[in-house]
Amino acid sequence: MATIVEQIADIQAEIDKTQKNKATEHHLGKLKAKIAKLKAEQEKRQAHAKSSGPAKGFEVKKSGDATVSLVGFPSVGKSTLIQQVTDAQSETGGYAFTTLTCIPGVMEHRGARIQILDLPGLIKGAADGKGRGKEILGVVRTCDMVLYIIDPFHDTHLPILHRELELAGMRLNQPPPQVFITRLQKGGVEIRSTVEQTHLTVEQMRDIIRSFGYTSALVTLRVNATADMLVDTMAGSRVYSKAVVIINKIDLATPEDIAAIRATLPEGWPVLPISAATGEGIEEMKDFIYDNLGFMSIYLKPQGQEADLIEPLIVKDTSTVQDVCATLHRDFVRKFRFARVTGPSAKFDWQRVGLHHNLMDGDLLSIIMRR
Ligand SMILES: Nc1nc2c(ncn2[C@@H]2O[C@H](COP(=O)(O)OP(=O)(O)OP(=O)(O)O)[C@@H](O)[C@H]2O)c(=O)[nH]1
Ligand SMILES: [Mg+2]
Repeated sequence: MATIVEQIADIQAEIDKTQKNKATEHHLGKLKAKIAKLKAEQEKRQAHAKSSGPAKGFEVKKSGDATVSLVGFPSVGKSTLIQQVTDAQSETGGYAFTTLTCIPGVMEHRGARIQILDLPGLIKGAADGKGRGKEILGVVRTCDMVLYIIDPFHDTHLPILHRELELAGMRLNQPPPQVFITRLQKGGVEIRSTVEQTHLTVEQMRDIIRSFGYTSALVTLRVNATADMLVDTMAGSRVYSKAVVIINKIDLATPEDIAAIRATLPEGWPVLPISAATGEGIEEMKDFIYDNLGFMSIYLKPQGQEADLIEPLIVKDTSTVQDVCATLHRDFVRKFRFARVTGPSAKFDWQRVGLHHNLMDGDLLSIIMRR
C-alpha cells in the first residue's frame, strides 16, 4: 500500500496531466477533494507524531503591528533586502542556501512596526518537504503578507513559488469563496444558490461534498462555484492573505528586461522593481509594504488634553471608531458617548460621529465617554 505522500503525488500527477476545461472540471474537483482529504489525514498523523511545535530555527515570536515573509528562490537577494530595511543581521552570500533558518527583523515606518521574516530560499517541491520547505511554508502561512522576491532573469520563478504556496493551502490576493457548508444529520446534500451555477451540476457538487464523507449537508452558494471553491471550503485549512512582488537586482537589468518580467506577472498584483545592492527603490519599498498591508495612522486627542501628534495609533485601514475604541480598552466601547474627528474622514473640524464612523489615514480622534 502506497504511503500518503505517494498517494498524493500520484493524484497530483494525474491532475497535472489532465487538461483543464469544463468537461474535466468535475473530475479534477474530485481528485483535488481526494488530495485535501489525504492531506488532512497526513496533518493529523504528523500532529500526533510531534507535538513539540515548530522545528528548531523556525519558531517565530510575532512582534509589531504586522508580519511579512520574504519568499523567493535561493540567492535572489532576500537577506540583502532585509539588511537594508531592518536591524536584522542575516548573512548574505553568492551561493544558494546561505540562509538556513527564519531570521526576523523589524522595519519601523510611518509609525508602524512591521516585522519582516527572512527565510531560506524556496524551491520546487517545497510543499512536499524539499529544502526545509515544510518549515518555511509553515512560517509563511502565519504571516499577514507574502513578499515574493524575483529577479528580472527568471520568469519561471514566480509561478513555481506561487504553486508551492497554493499546495500548502495558501490562497493569495483572492477573497474566501462565498460558499457555506453546514453538515447535517439527515436529509442528503441540499444545494441552495443565489446565483446561476455554470461550472458544475448539482449532482457533481453533491459528489464532491460526499467525497469528504458528508452524506447530509446544507450548501449555500453566493458565487458561481467552481470545484476548487467547494474543495477549499470543505478542506477548511486554507489561509487567505495578500501577496506583492519585488523585482530585485534591477542594477543588472535593462529597462527592457524589467518590462519583460513585469509582463509575465499576474494582472493587478502590486509590483515594485528595486536593487537591494545599490539601495535603489528601497525607500519606495517601505511605502509599498506599508500601503499594501493596509494600515492607517490615527492621532488621539484625549478628552481635555492636547492631541498626541507624535505617536499615532496604527490600525487596519478598514477601522471604524469602534475598532479603535476596542484596541484601546474595552471601557472605551462600553462607556462610549460619541467621538469627534478632524481630518480626511471628517466633513468639518471636530465633526461629531458615532461608533460606526469609518476613519481615514491621518484622522485626529477624540473619544468622549460616560463617567
Ligand atoms: N547586483 C546585485 N546583486 C545582489 C542584489 N541583491 C543581492 N545581490 C547579491 O546576490 C547574492 C545573494 O544574495 P542573498 O541576499 O544572500 O540572497 P538570498 O535570497 O538571501 O539567498 P539564500 O539565503 O541562499 O536563499 C549576494 O552575492 C548578493 O550580494 C542586487 O540588487 N543586485
Ligand atoms: Mg538569505
